[in-house]
Amino acid sequence: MFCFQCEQTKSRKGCVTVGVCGKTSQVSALQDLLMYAVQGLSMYANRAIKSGITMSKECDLFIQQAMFSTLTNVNFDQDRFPEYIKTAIYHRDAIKKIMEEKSSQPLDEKLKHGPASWVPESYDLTYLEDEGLKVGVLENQSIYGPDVNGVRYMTIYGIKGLSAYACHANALGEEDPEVSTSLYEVLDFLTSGTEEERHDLTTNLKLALKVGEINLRVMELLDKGHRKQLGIPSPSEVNRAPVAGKCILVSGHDLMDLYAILKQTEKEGINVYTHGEMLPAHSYPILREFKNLVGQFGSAWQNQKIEFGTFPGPVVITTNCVIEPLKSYRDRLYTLNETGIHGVKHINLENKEEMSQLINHAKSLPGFDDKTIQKFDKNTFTVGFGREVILDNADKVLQAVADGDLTRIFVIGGCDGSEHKRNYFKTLAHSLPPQTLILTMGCAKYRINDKDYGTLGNTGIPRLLDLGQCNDSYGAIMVAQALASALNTDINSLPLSLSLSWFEQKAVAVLLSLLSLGIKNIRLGPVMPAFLTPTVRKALQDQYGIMPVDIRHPLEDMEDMM
Ligand code: FSO
Ligand code: SF4
Repeated sequence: MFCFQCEQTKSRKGCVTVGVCGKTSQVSALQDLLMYAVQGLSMYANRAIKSGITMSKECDLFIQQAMFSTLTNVNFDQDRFPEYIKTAIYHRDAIKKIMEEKSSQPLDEKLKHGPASWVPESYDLTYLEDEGLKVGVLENQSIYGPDVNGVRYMTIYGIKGLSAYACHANALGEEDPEVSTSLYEVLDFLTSGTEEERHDLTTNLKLALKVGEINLRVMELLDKGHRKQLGIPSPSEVNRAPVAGKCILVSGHDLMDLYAILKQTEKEGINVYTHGEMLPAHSYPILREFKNLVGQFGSAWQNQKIEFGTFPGPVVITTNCVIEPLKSYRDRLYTLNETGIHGVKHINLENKEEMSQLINHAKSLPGFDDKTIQKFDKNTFTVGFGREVILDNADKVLQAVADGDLTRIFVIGGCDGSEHKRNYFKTLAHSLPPQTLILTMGCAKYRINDKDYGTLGNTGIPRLLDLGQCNDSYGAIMVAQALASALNTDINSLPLSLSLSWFEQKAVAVLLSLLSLGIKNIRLGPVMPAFLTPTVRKALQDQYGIMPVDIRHPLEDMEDMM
């Protein structure tokens, strides 16, 4: 295996025998093969669309789900991949048939080779694993060389991230066929662009930025979907101490899954808690109406082994991040959607029997008792500073700028992770002077939301504003654009600094979106992506001013940004 798609990759180079995340070499090969099959499907889909054939919604959604299943910390279950691969081949061949029926022209020569023509001999795991080993990162590197290959993989990882966001948007009832059309186009280009184009660094960098542009549209859909289904987020105090009673813990990003669980459990006397990226659920009015949504249990994804182990009820993982569970809670864990762990129950909430199984499991477990709940701190989290709240207070923010009470806005957000070096972001946030505002989003918030930062001057606005999930990064962009227009300037001229904590491919998609908007001087950490070679990093630094955080010297970085 060779995988370098996430920040925690081994020795900052690549995971080669087993993933730091726990991904086996078998799953890694199966995911590479799925990617290859999806490329073959995209080659046909792109040509079919260009010849006036409309893709089915099923195919559009499938490709996004397939890509999502290959993200870091999503699906570790080898048995799920043959089905994904089979479905990719099914859709590819269905499109091929329609194209052949519609036109008497012979098929494009490029469709006769590579992923467009690959026919699996069987769906046996050993065979698929062997095939997957032929189409991984290193095989591509021998064709394109490390610089171009790295940028091609940045494009692929961006597509994986945007596919995950598109799946979240779909769960909220939002989709745009244009997104799928662009996705097929980019994936097709990676395989069948001209030889010269495919080997050209500049062309590949442009393609990566195109992924960023598509992702902006996806994030807009997500933003719309959340608001349409669940209302406008507003500030809310969230209990961190549990209450006595039977319970279910819900983690991941899909708020509609949480809604379904709340609805089915509200009359069953079961309390529901959020974990990780579910925390912003408490800011949505429709979810807050449920009396059985009682609080947040635990923190960011990397602490799940400790936190899930002590939770006295079932734990439901809606989406990333999930990691191989400990024995202590393995039989209490449920996965949904694209997430999967080999041997762990995978259920569909729309299936009444499976939902009842979950509810009965919660009833059969002890839940919290009066004695245990005494041990918890009575602290709260404050969430829900969505873009609307900030923009409604824009006049106060602008006044604070005019009065000198606000000298700089910092965006410190993104992903969290287990490495100690991520405390860089904590030190940075904790050290910022009172005349600063901090916008955060994503699970990175847990590094910095342990402190009361007070309010900004006499505006009454808290200095730390939690905009929500990483899915809500769009809100931060909206806020920056609105402030720039109110001050009659552009985003790069605002007193704004971005210090982003990245971990997996959703963060790659968001970063590409920011670059596609021309946003400059982003600091990225805790370390730079292993897939970007020094040459490419230099090109990005020259063009966009993108730079690594100085992991050992957060205070120097702060001075520099101030
Ligand atoms: Fe975090 Fe995980 Fe939301 Fe990521 S839970 S790390 S960027 O998958 O998705 O912020
Ligand atoms: Fe390694 Fe990250 Fe790939 Fe897992 S996802 S195998 S940790 S690079």
